[in-house]
Amino acid sequence: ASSTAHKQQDINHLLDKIYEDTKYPDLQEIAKNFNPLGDTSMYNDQGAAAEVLMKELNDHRLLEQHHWYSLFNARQREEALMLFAVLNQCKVWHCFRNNAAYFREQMNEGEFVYALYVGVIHSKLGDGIVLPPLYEITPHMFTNSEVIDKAYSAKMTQKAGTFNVSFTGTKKNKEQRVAYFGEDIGMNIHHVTWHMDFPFWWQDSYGNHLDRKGELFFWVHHQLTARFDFERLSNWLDPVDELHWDRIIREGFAPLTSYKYGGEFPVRPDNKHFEDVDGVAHVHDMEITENRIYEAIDHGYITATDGHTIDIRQPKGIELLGDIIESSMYSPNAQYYGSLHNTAHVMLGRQGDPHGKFNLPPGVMEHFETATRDPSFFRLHKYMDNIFKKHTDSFPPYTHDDLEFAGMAVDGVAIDGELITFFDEFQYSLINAVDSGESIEDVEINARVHRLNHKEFTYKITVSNSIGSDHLATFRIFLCPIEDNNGITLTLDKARWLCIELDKFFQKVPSGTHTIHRSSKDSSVTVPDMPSFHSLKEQADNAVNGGHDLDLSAYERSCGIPDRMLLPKSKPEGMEFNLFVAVTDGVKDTEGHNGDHDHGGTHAQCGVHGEAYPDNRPLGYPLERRIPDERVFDGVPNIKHVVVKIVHHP
Ligand SMILES: [Cu+2]
Repeated sequence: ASSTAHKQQDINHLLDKIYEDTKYPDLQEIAKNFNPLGDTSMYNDQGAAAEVLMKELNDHRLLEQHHWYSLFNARQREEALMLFAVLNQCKVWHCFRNNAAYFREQMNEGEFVYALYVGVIHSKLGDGIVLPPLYEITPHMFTNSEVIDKAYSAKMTQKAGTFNVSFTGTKKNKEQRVAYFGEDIGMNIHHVTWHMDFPFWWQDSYGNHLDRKGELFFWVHHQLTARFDFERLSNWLDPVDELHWDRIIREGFAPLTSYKYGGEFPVRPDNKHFEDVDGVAHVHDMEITENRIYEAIDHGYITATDGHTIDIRQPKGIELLGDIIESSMYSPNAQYYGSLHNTAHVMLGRQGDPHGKFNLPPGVMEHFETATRDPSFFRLHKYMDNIFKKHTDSFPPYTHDDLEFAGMAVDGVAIDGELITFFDEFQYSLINAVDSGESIEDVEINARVHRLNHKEFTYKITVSNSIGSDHLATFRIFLCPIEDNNGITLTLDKARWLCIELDKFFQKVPSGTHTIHRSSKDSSVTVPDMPSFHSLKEQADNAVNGGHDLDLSAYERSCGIPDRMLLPKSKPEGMEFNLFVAVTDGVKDTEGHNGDHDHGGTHAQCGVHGEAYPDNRPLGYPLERRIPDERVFDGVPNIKHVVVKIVHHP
């Protein structure tokens, strides 16, 4: 068996300078001499998946190298998934590594990187490996053209350099005020990784069921939308408006970003009328799909392919709704309900060249790592979020009895430390963006970005347990706006849909009154800063050379809001928000799950790898249903909210 250190080293080498042939002799040797069909006993499927891919390769049907790649392109996705299937069928690491090394030199680089990432994430063999941050593997997808050009020039002239990345747009564009959110490299990683953890193309025949994928699809995007609105509120902007197929797309977008191969990302001008996109969909088809989904919500059931109906006015309803809206392979009837989300991404991505007259490459909306740059991403997701809201609003509100956790009371909620946000400076390497030459040495080339950050703080939650014994409790912490951007006080029913989840954790509460301390660092919503590619290489090499093992488990998951972005930016003069804490019965909430109450530490929005989602309650509980009468919440001792102030230090 290979140690984690060896595996990590293999992955590092496979991803180094992805647009060039590998420079590592062992990988060169494999690429030349390995035969994927040589020993089929190394696969669970006796080489069936490898045979499929080898046939495509030998028939010269695979996409060439040095060409753009998009997951939303059906044929390109099919090819990437052929390689994923091969890697996923491997029983042993050398099978995984050898196939990766072989197909690295045969397949399109974008397809290869995608297949390798989802392979490491979903194969048991990938456990313990930390995937390098994508912004250092495919920097073009995260860095604007101006800085990439400077990187090329630095390489040509052999002058090391660190170049400032500015956010897209100018002050004449109000949307630019919140570009720091959609263009944050950590946020981009969160979004692309979530979609790798819960791919829409996933089928359970790959090995396991992805628990609550449809509901998580709703919740993760709902949270992105709510967080974006918090940033808008912090910057004197109206909440994001929803997209409508029959209205103009008010905000245009100029990405000022280029593919490594394939030219510039297309521009969409302001005030564009939605146009039919050749080969993708008619606007009218999108309206029909939307109507069918609204009809299902109003009926309270969806119709499966064989005509039988499935009730959605039940706890699993939101899950099914997520599956049909995305749509994922879990959709019970993709033929009828279409794929509103995925098709809308492509429709928006193509509005700059809807008839393919200019042969432009896919738009930023057609990649999960670039989509959030475009303000229309949030418009699209606000639109879909409102569809989900219509569904959750069809449920009866929670009653006092539903909400009460008898014997448990929250006596006080406070913050230890100040809630302060600021912008930090961060550098990442652009060395993988530029080409190598025989006689041209690499020089250090970095991008410098500004990222939203905050000071660490601790929640102090005082709880009285009068049950008579220790009891497991679930702590659900949200931050909710008090006023809208016009200064009008929001009702709890209005505010609840705008709340952002700050943390959710399970903890035993001893009998009596105790104060629970919880650090912002430990939030199950967030992930820490990822180690750089350079550091991953150094750590793996040192471990391999020194013969010791490597433990990078703290960084294994990169799905999660960046820890730095836990709090909204707020304003220099400070803004007040409601800190909302609901304590619920952890024994009931986690019934049927394992007793490890940490669950990997990133479960809130990203679940637990290979396991069921650890919380039995609906995502967003108890704020996901309408609250016509706030007194119901005020009368429950286990729910409390206090006013907190967040201050931005410019
Ligand atoms: Cu998404």
